[in-house]
Amino acid sequence: MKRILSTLALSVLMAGGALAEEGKTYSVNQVTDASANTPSHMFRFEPDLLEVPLGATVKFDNFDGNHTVISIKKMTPEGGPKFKFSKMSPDRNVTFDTPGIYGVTCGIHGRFGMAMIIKVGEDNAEDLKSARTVVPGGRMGTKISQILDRLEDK
Ligand SMILES: [Cu+2]
Repeated sequence: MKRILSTLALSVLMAGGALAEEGKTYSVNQVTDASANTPSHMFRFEPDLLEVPLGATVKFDNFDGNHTVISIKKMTPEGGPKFKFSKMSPDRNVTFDTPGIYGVTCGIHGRFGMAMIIKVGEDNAEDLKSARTVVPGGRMGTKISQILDRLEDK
């Protein structure tokens, strides 16, 4: 009986945890790292892959260096937020109410491969497939393809 009760208590706790996840805020920093040995490592988002639940808010900290944050238009799910910030923008938060795979870059260092992926919600196998078809060219695209590979391997 004790065991049943503790199992019950645990599942109540877990349900509570899942609810608390909604509306949570996640941070992404934009980094300039002079000690890096590749351009895409020198200018980067940290993390470069962020998986968040539906309804989460992502805050772009931009603590370090001169960066912008731009949603990649063709890698924005239909109905999803489009955004563009600089370090000077007072509000650098984005709430993701539409599931899917979002591509984000820096307007200054995108050509060096500064890009990241935000995965919103669960069960994105189809989204991952369609994201593959709209990967941009150049170093930005190389970086994004690498992140999509990691996501697929999960
Ligand atoms: Cu940048």
